[in-house]
Amino acid sequence: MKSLFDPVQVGHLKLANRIVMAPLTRNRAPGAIPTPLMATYYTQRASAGLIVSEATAISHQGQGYADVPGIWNQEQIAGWQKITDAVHDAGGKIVVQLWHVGRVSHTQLQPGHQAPVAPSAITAKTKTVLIEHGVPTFVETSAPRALRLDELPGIVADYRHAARCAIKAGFDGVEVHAANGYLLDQFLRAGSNQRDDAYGGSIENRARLLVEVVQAITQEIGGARVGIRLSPVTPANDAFDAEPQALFEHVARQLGPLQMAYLHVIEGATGAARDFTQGQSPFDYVALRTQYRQAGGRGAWMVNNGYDRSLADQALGQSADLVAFGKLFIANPDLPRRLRDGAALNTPDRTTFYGGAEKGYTDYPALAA
Ligand code: 8OZ
Repeated sequence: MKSLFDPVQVGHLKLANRIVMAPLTRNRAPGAIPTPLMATYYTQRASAGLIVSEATAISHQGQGYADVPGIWNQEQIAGWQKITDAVHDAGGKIVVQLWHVGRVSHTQLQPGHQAPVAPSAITAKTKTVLIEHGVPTFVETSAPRALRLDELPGIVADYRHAARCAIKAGFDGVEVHAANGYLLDQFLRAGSNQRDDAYGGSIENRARLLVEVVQAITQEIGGARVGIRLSPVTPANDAFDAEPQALFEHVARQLGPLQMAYLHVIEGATGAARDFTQGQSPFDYVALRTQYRQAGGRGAWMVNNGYDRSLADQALGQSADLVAFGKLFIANPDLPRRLRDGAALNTPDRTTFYGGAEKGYTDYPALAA
C-alpha cells in the first residue's frame, strides 16, 4: 500500500515523498525575471517531494499575463539558478513548467504589441491579467492571428531552447504545460483549432504539435526529466472539445513510447468541480491511464484538483503515484508535515494570489519546529 510519505523514484528524480506542489501562477516576476523573493517562497515549500514551478514562458510570444517569469534568456536563467540552488540546499526537487499561452494573451504583453498567436483566428472568451499602477486588472484577451504552417517549427524550437535553458538553470526537469486552454491545448481541441493543414482536422493532426514538442524536449534533455500536464475536460480559458475521451486517449498512446518521468492529469474543471465533464459521458481516467500503459508508458501517474488527505490516500490506493496540491501549498509552506500530522491548515487568501509582494506569498506561517 502506497503512502503519501513514501520516497519514490520518478524518472531521473528521487523524491522524498509523493506530495507535489502544483504549478501556481503568482505574477511576482516583473520583466519576466525570477526574483530573490521567489527563492524564499519556493524554498519555504521544499519539503514537497517535488515542486512544479509556476507556469513559465518559453518565449516573449508565449507570455500572456503581467509579471509571469520566462525561461529563454540569460538573465532569467541566472534568476532561476538562485531559486533551484536554494531549493536543492533545502533538500527539495524542482521542475519548471514550460508555457506558451497562445491566444490567452494581450497585445500589450506581446513583442511589438502584435496580436497573440493561435491555431486559428478565434478569440478566447476568457480574461488575462495586466498590472496597472501596481494593481492587477482582469482584461479581455486580444484577438489572435493564426500561426502559419511555416512558423510551427519555430514554436517547437522555442520549447527545445527553453528546456535546454531549464537544465542550465539547475532545474531537475521540465513539465510541458499542455493543459488549461493554452497553446498546446488550443491545438488539441476542435473548439479552438479549425486548421485545414496537417495540424488541424483529425485527432491525429490536432495532437501533432504536442507530440512534436514533447519529442523535441525528450531528445534534448532525456525523457526521464520530462513530465506533461493535461486537463482532458477542463473548460478553462474557453477550452472545448466534444470528444475528449478519443482525443486524450490518442495523446496518451503517443506519449507512451517517449519514456517520460510523469503524466500530470487535472481531473474535471481546473480549480473547480472534479466531476465536470465535456462530451457525451463522464471522462474515464482509468481508460486514459490504461491506454498510456499499453503504449509502453511507465511514467508516474500524478493526479490533481481539489485533493485533501483522504482523497489523496484513496487515489494512491487505486493507481495514482503522486498527488499535486495547489491552493493548500499557497497557504501552507509545510504542507507535507501538516498532512502527516493531521494538523490544522491555513486558509489561502485569494486577494493575494496574483501580483503583490510578501503578503499572501512568503508570510504564511509554518508550524513551530
Ligand atoms: C491562473 C492564473 C493565470 C494563469 C493555468 C497558468 O491555469 C495558469 C494560470 C492560472 O494553468
